[in-house]
Amino acid sequence: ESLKELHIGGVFPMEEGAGGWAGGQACLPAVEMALEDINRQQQILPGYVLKLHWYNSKCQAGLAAQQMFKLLYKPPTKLILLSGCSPVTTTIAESAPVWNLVVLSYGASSPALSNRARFPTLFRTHPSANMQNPTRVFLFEKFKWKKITILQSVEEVFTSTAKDLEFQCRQKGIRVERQSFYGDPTDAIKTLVRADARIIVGLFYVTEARRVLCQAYKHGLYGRKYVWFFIGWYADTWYIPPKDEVINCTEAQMREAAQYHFTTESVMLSRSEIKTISGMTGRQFQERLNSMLETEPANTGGYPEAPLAYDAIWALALAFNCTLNSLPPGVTLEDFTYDNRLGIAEYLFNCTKETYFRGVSGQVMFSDLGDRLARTLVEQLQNGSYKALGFYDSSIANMEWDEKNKPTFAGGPFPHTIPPPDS
Ligand code: ABU
Repeated sequence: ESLKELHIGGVFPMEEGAGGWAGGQACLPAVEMALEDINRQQQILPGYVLKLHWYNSKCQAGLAAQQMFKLLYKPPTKLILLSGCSPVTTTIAESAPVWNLVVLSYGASSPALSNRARFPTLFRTHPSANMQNPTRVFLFEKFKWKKITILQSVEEVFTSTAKDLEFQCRQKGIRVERQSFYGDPTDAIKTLVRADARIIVGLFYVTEARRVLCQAYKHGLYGRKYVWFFIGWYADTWYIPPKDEVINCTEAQMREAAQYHFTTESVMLSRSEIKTISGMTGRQFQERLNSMLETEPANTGGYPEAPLAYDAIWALALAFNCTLNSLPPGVTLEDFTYDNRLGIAEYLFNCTKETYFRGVSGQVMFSDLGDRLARTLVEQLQNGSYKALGFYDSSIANMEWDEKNKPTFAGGPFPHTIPPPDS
């Protein structure tokens, strides 16, 4: 008997383009691995095969809009849209309800996406960037800092994260200065020097992060008196300038400026030894992914987020399966049309909402806003490699410190554990 096809539309950012996130480099292989695994097993969606149709969005919202139209108007009918990168997901998730489509995002961190009025059919396996703010505030309090500065690029993903961080700091009596830039951070860095900023949280994509670090070096905004917090999902070697990027700092200067910065990021890979729905543990998933990649994991965009992409496919397969089992007699998933004349979209939405399984990224479930909840990992760059300092669980306001690695600051014999003052 021939298998019936269920079609998925997807966009993957395969390059950084104008300065975004090239997460498709690892997330697309992870999605392909999940499709292979699901299509091979017989318990979920027996008699069906999942097929992916995708484009390279380059993390550009306009290009992704054009690709979405191609996905929608070129047969076959797609049942769900997969998207990554915040600006792209914003555009797709705002438009998809017009075609009665659910959107599942494996790689969008923008807190602005947690809005059911604006994005009625969006779910994401990627946690919101706001998840890191309680962790940052916890660290500011621990190190007795009462004044911090946020340096951000002007994209909505970073503006909404900065707004929430400012709000959370104010509640704890921590003063916040904000400085933003578009593309070139030179003037913003000069302003930080004039304002005597010492504790600086950076919110921007990785190309901009390298420009910021280089300017921080040029203006002496690093070392003993300063502490930088960067986003944790950049590749581990992000601060080393790629050969094809014009940047006015040497590798040695970048390494020097990057020393002892902190990063925070949601935990995206399960460390449990218990097998997940696919039969693999998080570690086994990672080993399999490594064997599929043609580039070094540290230099592959989206490597940390790949478990979220793998789990997104399991989430949609389970939602399809649940929909097939819930639909009234005589109606089936392949009957879905963009005008939703058979009311299938509501079944698919409700089934996605009920997602609950053990994935390679941890327990997968969605809040009412379609968000993923996760713990935060705090790391610090110490002498050229990232050291895990601990995990913060914002639901119980608890930090689980690592026993070996300690927060360290410049300006004394290693390890120097006294934080610098905030002004
Ligand atoms: N962790 C990758 C998030 C990318 C984005 O929000 O655009």
